[in-house]
Amino acid sequence: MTSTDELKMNIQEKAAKWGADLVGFASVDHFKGFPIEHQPQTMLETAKTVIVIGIDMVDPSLDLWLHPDEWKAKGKPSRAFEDEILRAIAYRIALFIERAGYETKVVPYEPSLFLKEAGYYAGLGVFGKNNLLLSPDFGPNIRLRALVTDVQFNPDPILKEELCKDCTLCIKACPANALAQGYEMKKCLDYSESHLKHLTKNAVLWCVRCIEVCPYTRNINSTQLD
Ligand code: B12
Ligand code: SF4
Ligand code: SF4
Repeated sequence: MTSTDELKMNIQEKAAKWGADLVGFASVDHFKGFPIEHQPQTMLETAKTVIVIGIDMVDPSLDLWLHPDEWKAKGKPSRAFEDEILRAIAYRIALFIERAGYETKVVPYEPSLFLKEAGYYAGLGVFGKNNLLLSPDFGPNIRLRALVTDVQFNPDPILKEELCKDCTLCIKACPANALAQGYEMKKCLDYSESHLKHLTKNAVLWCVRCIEVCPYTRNINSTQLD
């Protein structure tokens, strides 16, 4: 076993211990066709590998987004609980790699790498008819984060299996009819923004209907508040 294989194994073990349900390694070569601001080398010039982590959304409360009016007034971005968890895990992994003598950069949520594509190239899942990344273990009910490093890790294999097959549940369930002709972002966004579920004045849940109905979603994730 080479020293980078050993480091990879240690990262996989640590990431699981620190709360990641998924971790995958992708070569930066896959990202060449993306706009420059979404390429790993823009985040770290010497980047060789993209590491993608994911968590299973065991409860909808993890999906709460906070955006108080005073933040909006200051132009401060909103924050999601799920992303706070992922960010903390990503920084622990980054520190671990840096202590082994390498460079890393935790990629911001936005502007970022395109995380679904990054997850796909890191072998975490495949695209579903709901336009989301489906992990064989957790379905689309995952959230993702990435970090880049100059370590040349052996990449994980890209998954090739088809998961959706004849299923069309998400297409039928989408309240905005945003999945019938491929993914129509405007329809999804307009519906989602006008149907935010408020837990408090500042904390909201976005639509996740196309996740809730997916047979691969492991944990029941009903966001019905009544
Ligand atoms: C902006 C954004 C939104 C916007 C616009 C979405 C959009 N697609 O443009 C809005 C607000 C509408 C939105 C909605 C949602 N989002 Co959103 N969103 C993002 C964000 C910040 C950037 C996405 C982006 O711009 N991608 C680039 C565009 C071009 O992608 P795209 O339009 O989807 O088109 C690509 C795919 O179709 C893809 N593709 C399709 N088939 C295949 C097959 C192969 C082989 C490949 C390689 C690619 C591929 O190719 C296209 C071009 O790259 C990401 C986080 C991030 N940094 O990546 C989260 C993210 C994509 N969102 C996420 C989620 C969960 C949601 C919602 C469920 C809302 C919620 N509760 O969080 C809905 C789901 C909508 C849907 N069915 O897609 C998760 C997805 C997790 C997963 N399992 O895939 C992400 C990754 C955030 C996270 N925390 O993990 N989102
Ligand atoms: S998030 Fe809601 S509106 Fe958007 S595609 Fe999924 S089900 Fe449709
Ligand atoms: S609900 Fe069915 S069609 Fe939609 S993503 Fe899940 S498996 Fe695929």
